[in-house]
Formats: sequence, structure tokens, C-alpha cells
Amino acid sequence: MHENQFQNLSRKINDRSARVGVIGLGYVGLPLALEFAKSGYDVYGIDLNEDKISQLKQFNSYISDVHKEELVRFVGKNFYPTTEYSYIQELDCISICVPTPLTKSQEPDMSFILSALEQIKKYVHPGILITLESTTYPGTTEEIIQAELENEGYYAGENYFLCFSPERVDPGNKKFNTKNTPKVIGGVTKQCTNIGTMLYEQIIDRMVPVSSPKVAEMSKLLENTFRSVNIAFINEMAMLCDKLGIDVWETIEAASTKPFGYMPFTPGPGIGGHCIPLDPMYLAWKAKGENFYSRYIDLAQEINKSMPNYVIGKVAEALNAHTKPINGSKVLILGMAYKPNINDLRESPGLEIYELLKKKGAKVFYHDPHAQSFLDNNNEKVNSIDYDSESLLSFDAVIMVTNHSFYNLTEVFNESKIIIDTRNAFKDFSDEKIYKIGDTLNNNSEIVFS
Ligand code: SAJ
Repeated sequence: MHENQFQNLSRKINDRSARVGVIGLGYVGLPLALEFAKSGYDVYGIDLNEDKISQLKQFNSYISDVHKEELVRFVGKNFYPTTEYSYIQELDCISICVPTPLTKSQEPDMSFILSALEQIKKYVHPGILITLESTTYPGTTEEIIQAELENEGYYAGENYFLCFSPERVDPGNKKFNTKNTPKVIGGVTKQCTNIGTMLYEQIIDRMVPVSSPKVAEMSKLLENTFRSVNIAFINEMAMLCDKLGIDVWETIEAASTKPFGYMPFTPGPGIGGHCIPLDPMYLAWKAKGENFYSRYIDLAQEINKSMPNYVIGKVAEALNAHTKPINGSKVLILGMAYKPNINDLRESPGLEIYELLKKKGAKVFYHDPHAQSFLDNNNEKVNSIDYDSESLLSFDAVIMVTNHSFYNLTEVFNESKIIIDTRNAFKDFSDEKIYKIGDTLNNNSEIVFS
């Protein structure tokens, strides 16, 4: 790296004259862009979705953690949403925050990174700092981005800077946000790490520099695979406790009193979201390429994906105890988002439970205060019902899939005939009409033989 390029960019980072770009304005990129804008940089937010860009220009936020007043404060002032990648030719730093989903065969879908890279190749220039934030398998930064840019005459650490810095955005988390969550960063060279750290520490309270992009890529996958494996473990314990007639929730509460050496996770209807169901599969895929088969990762995925079926079994048990088949019963799902108090439906287990119930002939409805509709497997729009206590009685069973704080649990309890509780939301209620996962068929309920 020519010293003057390093010195030049350092100066611009420190005097706020550096022009920053964020590619991908989703739940990661938009908050990141706004943190740079808050810090006084001119920020270009690049996203191919024209609707997102026009929403932002009208100060409308599509991310629940980003509020209108922030957009009013920065959009058009020093935050410029655009669909134009050509701005990159004038930018000093760009952060890539595009999705890294899975293909149907559970393999990494790198198409978003690759198309962003195609655009970057057109407009890259000497001295630019490029940081990849999208969660991906170890090696992506060097094997894809560094390699592709070398073909264009760009050599990381010589005439531009290249880092990986994983996002740690937790949607809906009121305590931790982009600014106060420690952020790992690894550059291709020491200088890359230093300049990347210098940029991000202008907006992030604590940066954690590591020795390479691979360590940074792997740290993110370690974090989320840890969660997937532990959630799968407690889901398996829930199914075991169900068999043993032991209340797993009470068991977890008891185990959680251990002040060391134990970390509580809770069973649920399965795992959803943009991270936990996907990230471990990136690691498993990379491992397979090295002829290494991580049984932990695959087993965790299998157990977590089996939970919707387990919930259906619990619904069948509960209805059966009231001499009702699933077929023809009217069932209401409460909470469709993948976790409480957010509107994100991605990979939500509630969607799978909805489809399984429909397949078994139930008349299925859902309510979610944050998610008004979704497209079912036939690509038909399904709308949240406007439930009220009177109509709750019209359902043969109510399933608490995601316990948004919106729900008045006393009302739901009083007005429901049968409740299948996948979150122990009704722990303060005891009644034979409550059937919770991780416990045997309600101990006091009897099989009513007609
Ligand atoms: N879940 C359980 N039992 C648990 C914890 C979660 O069933 O004990 C389920 C949730 O209901 C959800 C899924 O797993 O459907 C994922 O839950 P999550 O709490 O991991 O939430 P996410 O997907 O939003 O994960 C994010 C991640 N953040 C990033 O990747 C940057 C994750 O690393 C965080 O640890 C997590 O938030 C968090 O701690 O909230």
C-alpha cells in the first residue's frame, strides 16, 4: 500500500471528509448507513430495490428499528439513498451488507454478493476501502472478492484495502444496537485491518481487530452455530421430557439457578429468522468441501426443523383428548413472526405449522399484530384476522406460536377452548385446556372415550 493512500484515507476518515457507501439497505445496511451519517460523513446508501429508495426519500422506514425522525434528519442532508452503483467511483469506503440466503438445497446462495461485486468492479478505484459484512463461509472475502479484484489489477493491501466485519444486528433488541455492539474486523493485511478499524471505530463503541478475514468470518458462524446447536439440544430435551412426563420448562428454570457452567435456552416451535437457520449451513457447506462432515450442525438443523411437526403432534393430541380430529377443526395461530415483538416472517416456524395444519384438513387462521399478511406455499395471500375475545371461542384450538407482548394472556386463556402453548407463555395459568410442548399430555386431562 502506498503510504500516501493510507495516510490520505486516514486523514479523510478522521476529518469526516471521507465519502462512505453502504451497499444493501436492509436491517443491517440501513442502520449502519445512519450511524455513519450521524457521525458526520456523507453517506451513499445503494440498493437495487427502487421501492426501498423511494420509501427512504419520503422518510418512510421499512425497518422496525429505524424511525422516521432519523430519516427526516439525514435523508437528503448527508445520507443519499440511491440505486446508482456509479457513485462508488467517488466513494472512499464501501460496506457490503447484502443478503446471503440458502438455495433450496440448503447451500450458500452467493448471488447477491456476486452481483454487488460485478458492480464494484466497474467503479472500484485506487485507495478505496471495501468491507464485506454479509454473513458467509470462511474464505469468501479472499477467495471471491480479493481474487476477482486482482483480475482487475487491484491488489488488497497494495492499491486498495479489503476487510471482513460481520454484522451483529439483533432485530428488536432494545438494549443492543449497531453502535454499542462490539464489532469484529479482519483485514487481508495489517494495514487493511488498521484502516478498517479506524473507520468503524468512528461509529462503533468497541472494535475487535483480528488477524484475518477468515477469523472474522468464522467468529460469526461460531456465534450462530453455537445458538443453533444449543436450541436444538433444548428442543430435543423438550421432546424427551414430554415422553418422560416431566415439565421441561420447570426443569430449565431449576437448572438455570446454577450460577456457573449453564446457559439457558428455551424450546420452541422451531427456529426462524435471517441468521440461525441459515448461518450454520454456510459452515457445514465449507466443511464438506474439506471432506469434514459436521454432524453437530446437520443434527441441529434436523432437530430444529422437526419442531413444527412435533407441535402438530401436540395439536392432534389436544384435539383428540376432546374427541376432535385435526381434519375439519378450526384452529388459530397466535404470532406468526419468528420471535416476539418484531414483524419478520423469514423462515418463521409458524409458516410451516400453518401449512402442515392445512394439509391435515384444518381450517387454519392466524393473527399477528406486527405481520399483517404472508404468501402461503401456493403463493396466495393470507391475512392476519382481526381477532377479538368473542371470536376466540369460535376456534377449536388456539396455538401460541410467538408470544408477542401485545397478547392479553388472561383474555386468551379465558376465551379459548384449547390452548397449545409452544413458548410456555401461559406458565402462570394452570388448567387442563393448556397443552404445552415439553410436557406430557396435560396430566389431569383424560382421554374422553366417546
Ligand atoms: N429460539 C429458540 N430458543 C432459544 C432462542 C431462540 O427457540 O432459546 C428461536 C427463536 O424463537 C427464533 C430463532 O430461534 O425463532 C432465532 O432466535 P435468535 O434469538 O437467535 O434471534 P435472531 O435470529 O434474531 O438472532 C440474532 C442473531 N444476531 C446476529 O446474527 C447478528 C444472533 O447472533 C443473536 O445471538 C440473537 O439475535 C440474539 O441473541 O437475540
